[in-house]
Amino acid sequence: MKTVFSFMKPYKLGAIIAFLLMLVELAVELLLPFFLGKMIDDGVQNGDLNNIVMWGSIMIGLAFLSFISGIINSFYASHVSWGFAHDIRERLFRKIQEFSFANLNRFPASRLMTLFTNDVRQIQNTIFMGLRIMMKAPLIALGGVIMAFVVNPRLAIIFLITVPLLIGFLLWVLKKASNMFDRVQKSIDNVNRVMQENLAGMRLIKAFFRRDFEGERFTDANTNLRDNTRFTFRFIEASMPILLFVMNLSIIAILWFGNSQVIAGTTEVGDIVAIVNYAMRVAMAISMFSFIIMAVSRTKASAERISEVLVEEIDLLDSEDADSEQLVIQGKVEFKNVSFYYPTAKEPVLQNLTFTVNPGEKLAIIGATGAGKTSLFQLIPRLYDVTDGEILMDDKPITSYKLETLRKAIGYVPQSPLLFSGPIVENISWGKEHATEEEIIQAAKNAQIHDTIMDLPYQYQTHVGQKGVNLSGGQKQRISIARALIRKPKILMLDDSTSALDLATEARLLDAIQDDLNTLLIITQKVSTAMNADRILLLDEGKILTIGTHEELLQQSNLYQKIVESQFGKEYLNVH
Ligand code: M5T
Ligand code: MG
Repeated sequence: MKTVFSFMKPYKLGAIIAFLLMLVELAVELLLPFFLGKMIDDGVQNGDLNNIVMWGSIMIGLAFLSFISGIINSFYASHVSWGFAHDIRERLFRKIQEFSFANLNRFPASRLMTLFTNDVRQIQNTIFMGLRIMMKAPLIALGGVIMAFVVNPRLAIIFLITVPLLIGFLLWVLKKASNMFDRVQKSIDNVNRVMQENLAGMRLIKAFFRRDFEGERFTDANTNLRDNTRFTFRFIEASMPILLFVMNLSIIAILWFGNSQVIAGTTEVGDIVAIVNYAMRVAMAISMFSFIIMAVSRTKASAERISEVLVEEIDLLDSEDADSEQLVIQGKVEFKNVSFYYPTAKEPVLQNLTFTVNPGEKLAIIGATGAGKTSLFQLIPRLYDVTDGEILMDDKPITSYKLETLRKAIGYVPQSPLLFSGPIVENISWGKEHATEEEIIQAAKNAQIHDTIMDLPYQYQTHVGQKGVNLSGGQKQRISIARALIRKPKILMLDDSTSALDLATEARLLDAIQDDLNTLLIITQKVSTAMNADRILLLDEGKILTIGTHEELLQQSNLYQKIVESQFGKEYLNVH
C-alpha cells in the first residue's frame, strides 16, 4: 500500500487544494438548511419580505460559491488522479522491463495486463471520487448531526438512536459485500484469461475446429461474471430501501415530536424544516458509505497487487564488480562445466557442458527436440544465469561484463521470431539505434529478405502485425535475422532460425553473413546446415555427446549417423 501511495507525493499540493475546495462545498451544504430555517422563522412567519430577500440572496451566493468550488475541485481531482495513474503505469512498465525470466515466471502475463488496466484504474477512480465526494460523506453525516443539535437539541436526539443503528447495519452489509466482490474480481480475471488465450490462439482454434468448445468456455466465464456481479449488486441495492425506511421513520418521528412542540410553543417551524433537511442529507451521506467502503476495499486489493510487482526483487542484475569499460572484442565463447536448472525444475536441463568456440568459428548445435539447445543459448546473453560452472567471453566471465555490453555484442535470433506491429523498416532498425538506410538495406540483403520486401505494397514501409500484412514463417525468420545482423554482433546466435528456408536460400544467407561477423552459433535440425559449420556439437539430454567436424562425428557417433541416415538416406553413409 505505502509503495503505491508514495506516488501521490508530487500531487500533494493539488490534492490539498481539492480537499480544501471540497470543504467549502461541505460548509455550504451544511449551512443551507440552517439559513432556510432562519428564513422561514424570521421572514416567512413574520411576513418580512426584506428578510426573505436577504436570506435568499445569501443562500444563492453560497450556492454559487459551492458550484464554483465544485468545478475547480473536479479540475484538481482529475489532475491528481490521472497524474498519479500515469506515474504508476510508467514505473510498473520500467520495473517489468527489468524483470528476468525468473521474475516473469512468478507474474503471468495476464496478471500483469490486469494491473495496467483494472488495478491502476481502480485506484485512480478512488482517488478522484475521494477528492470529489467520498471524503465528504462522513463529514456530512457528522456535520449534519452536529448542526441538527445546534438548531434544536431536543429534536436532534432522534438521530442518536437512528444513526448508530444505520451504521451497524451498513457494516454488516459491507462485510458481506466485500467477500462477494472478491468473487467478482476473480470472475473478471477469468473472462480476461479466456479472451486472451482465444486471441492468441485464434489460428489454432480455427484449425482444430474448436470454436464451439472455446465458445462454451467463454460463455461459462462470462455467465459466471454476470451472475456474481448481479448477485452482489442486488444485495447492496436491497440494503438501500432498508436504509431509507429507517431514515424516513426518523423524519416522521421528527415531524411528530416537532408538531407537538410547535403547538406547545417550544419549537419553531423553521427548526423542523431545517432538521428534516439535515436528516435527508445524513441519510444520503450514509447511503454512500457502502459505496465508499467497497471502493476502498477494492482499491486496497489493487494497491497490494501493484506493490507486489514494484517491490519484486530483480534477480539478474549487473554484478557489483562488472567493469563498464570492458568490451567484447574477439567473440570467443567458452563453457566450463556448466550445469543449469530452470528455477522451478528439479532436473537439470544442462549438465556439465565444457567446450570452446574460437573467434570467427562457426559452430552448429544439433540434437533432438528437448535436448536443451535453446536453454544453452539463453545462458550466453544471461537471460538466465548458470546454476553451476562458468561461461567465459574473451576469457573473462560473462558476469564481469555489464549486461548491456554483453548483450550488445550478441545478435540473438530466438526460435520463434517475434515482429512488432509497425513498418518493416522499424522492425529491422530496432536492432540498432540510429541505423542508417544503407545499413538497414544491407542487413536485409544479407538476410535474403530484401527482394521480398521490395515486392510488398509499400516496400520497407509496409506494416506487419495486427494492422498490416501477414508474413510467412520464413519471411519473419529472415526479418528477425536482419534485425540481429544490423547490430554487427561479435557473436551471432541463430536458434533454428533458418528452419523455414529452402536449402538454396539458406546457403545464400549463411554465405552472406559470413564476412560480417566473427563468431556464429547456429542451432539446427538439418544436417545439411550443420555440415557447413566448422564444427558440430551434438547435444543429447542436456549433455554433450561429441563435438567435432561432420566427418569426425560420422566416424565417432552412432546417434549422429542415425540422424544423417534419417535425412540423407542409407546410401550417403555407405559412400562416406
Ligand atoms: C529443454 C525446458 C523444456 C525442456 C528443456 C526454453 C525453456 C525450456 N524449458 C523450460 O523449462 N523453460 C524454458 O524457458 O527445458 O528445452 P529446450 O532447451 O527448449 O530444448 P531444445 O531447444 O533443444 O528443443 P527444440 O524443440 O527447440 O529443438 O524440457 O521443458
Ligand atoms: Mg529450442
